Amino acid sequence: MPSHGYTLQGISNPDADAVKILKEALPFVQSGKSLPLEVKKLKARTPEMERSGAYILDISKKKITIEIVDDRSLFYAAQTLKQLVGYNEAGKRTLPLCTITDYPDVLHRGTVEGFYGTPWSHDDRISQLRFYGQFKMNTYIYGPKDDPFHSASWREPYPADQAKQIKELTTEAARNKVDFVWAIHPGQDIKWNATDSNNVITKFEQMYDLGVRAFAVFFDDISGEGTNAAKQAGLMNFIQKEFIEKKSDIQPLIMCPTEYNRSWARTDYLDILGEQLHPAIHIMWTGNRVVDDITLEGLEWVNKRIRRPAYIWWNFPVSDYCQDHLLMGPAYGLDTQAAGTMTGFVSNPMEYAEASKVAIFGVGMYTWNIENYDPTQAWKDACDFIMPEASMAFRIFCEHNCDPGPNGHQYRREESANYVAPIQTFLAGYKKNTFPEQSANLLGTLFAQITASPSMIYSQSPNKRLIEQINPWLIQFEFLGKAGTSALHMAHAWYEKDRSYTWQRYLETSALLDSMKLINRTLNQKAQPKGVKVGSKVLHPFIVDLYLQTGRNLLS
Ligand code: LOG
Repeated sequence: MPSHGYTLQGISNPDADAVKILKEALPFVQSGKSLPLEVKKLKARTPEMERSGAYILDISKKKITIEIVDDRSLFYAAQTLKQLVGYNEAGKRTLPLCTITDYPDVLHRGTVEGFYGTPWSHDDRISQLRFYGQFKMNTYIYGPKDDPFHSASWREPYPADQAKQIKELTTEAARNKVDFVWAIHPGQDIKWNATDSNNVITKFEQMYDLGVRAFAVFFDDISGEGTNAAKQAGLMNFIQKEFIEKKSDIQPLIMCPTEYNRSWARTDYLDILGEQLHPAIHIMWTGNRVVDDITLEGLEWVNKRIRRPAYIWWNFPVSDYCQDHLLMGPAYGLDTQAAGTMTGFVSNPMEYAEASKVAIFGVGMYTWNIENYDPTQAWKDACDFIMPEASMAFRIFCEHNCDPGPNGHQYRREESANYVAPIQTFLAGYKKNTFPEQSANLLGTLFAQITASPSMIYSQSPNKRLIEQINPWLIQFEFLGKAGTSALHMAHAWYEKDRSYTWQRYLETSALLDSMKLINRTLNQKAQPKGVKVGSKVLHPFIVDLYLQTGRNLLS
């Protein structure tokens, strides 16, 4: 990189937020000896390169050129450039010489804050918006079920203090090139008459005045009159005509239907929407079930019914149906052949905003580059990004907090997958009075790491908000590690025919498992189901198995 720096050239009025990032990445000078960084309009050669956010970044010895579609393109090119800056041994900044042609596979990418439970805090939301900007996600749909002004009291305006916060969010979103989509959930008591149609528009006007330029109407989880497809389409088309088309600066409308997944689509509901809903309006869809993988086959099925590409509302890592668990695992189960079959893809996260970033990071990677998506790599990168100071400890925590446990949606996740085989080997050997050394060592190391990881996270991560959100599970995790260590010592003592040491360790394991029960009965008690589960798919059952088996041995 030149020591004298760059001068900005090309289009007048480049996006100020993007320029700020460029200036963080590179040295700039006003005049004198320098190299040009030229920003110019991209002359699209393919439809992909006409998408909002597409860019070509060319770094050569003499010049940097950035070709852009819009402000978002420059913002993203700047983010990429910032990631490319390295440092050599002399501590000088370096840049690789390269040409990057980059565009998103999915037009609308990000999250829908659409869960039941405590809505995210203002600070959480600000932090999310910055995170999306950094990883090229452009959509945040605001629709927390427990915000009365979104749902139960949808006709009411926000009180002044909350209105002010929403205004701040729209500003922060704009800075990060994120569309702040405000959603209304009127279906439970809406009357299909002119008054209520106008009530929706009045509310939207209020939100418009707070800076909102993108809107959604949710008809999920309602019953009665509100579920009528033709009436819903009528209202949506009315909003389209009387509000969206009358303003020139609003993003396409989004609707979440009542039959929003295939297992519930048993009537002609979707066909009516497909036929009657204005073609510019997006229709959300959670997949073959409420909570499920997203498959090309499923997308093709719904797209035919709704006569447009679906806008995916992915119910992961949302945990409002399994609140005793955290879903910290990889965002997998997303079809890598599905490019071109969706207009949007948003993740419905946990009420724990910071903790949800692990999965959201994966969604960002998937939606930008579907075919090359690698869920495990994205998960590792997410852990490194979210907790660089203790990334291994955080990864261990996440690896054993993936599965929601048995649940009404029958949605299960892999958890502790690398330890399933060693555990089987160990237990099979132990039951035959042997002690499979190799698997025992592997598991011993794991439980030691588990025991150590919470204190590493507490002492090394400055992300206090994240720690606060996951703290009950961190506490429980340390007990899990200790119980596992103790159980392995117990099993070893039994193998060595040391009865009294086996007893000692048996009682210790028992006490540690009791401590876990106590945590489960005392922390996170407002949840449904209550309690705090960690390693519940593989590790905890293993410890219990070993404990019970040894108990039988001792008593036989
Ligand atoms: C709700 C959503 C909730 C999610 C998971 C949609 C479209 N609506 O069953 O608010 O967070 O499932 O529990 C839903 O998914 N209803």
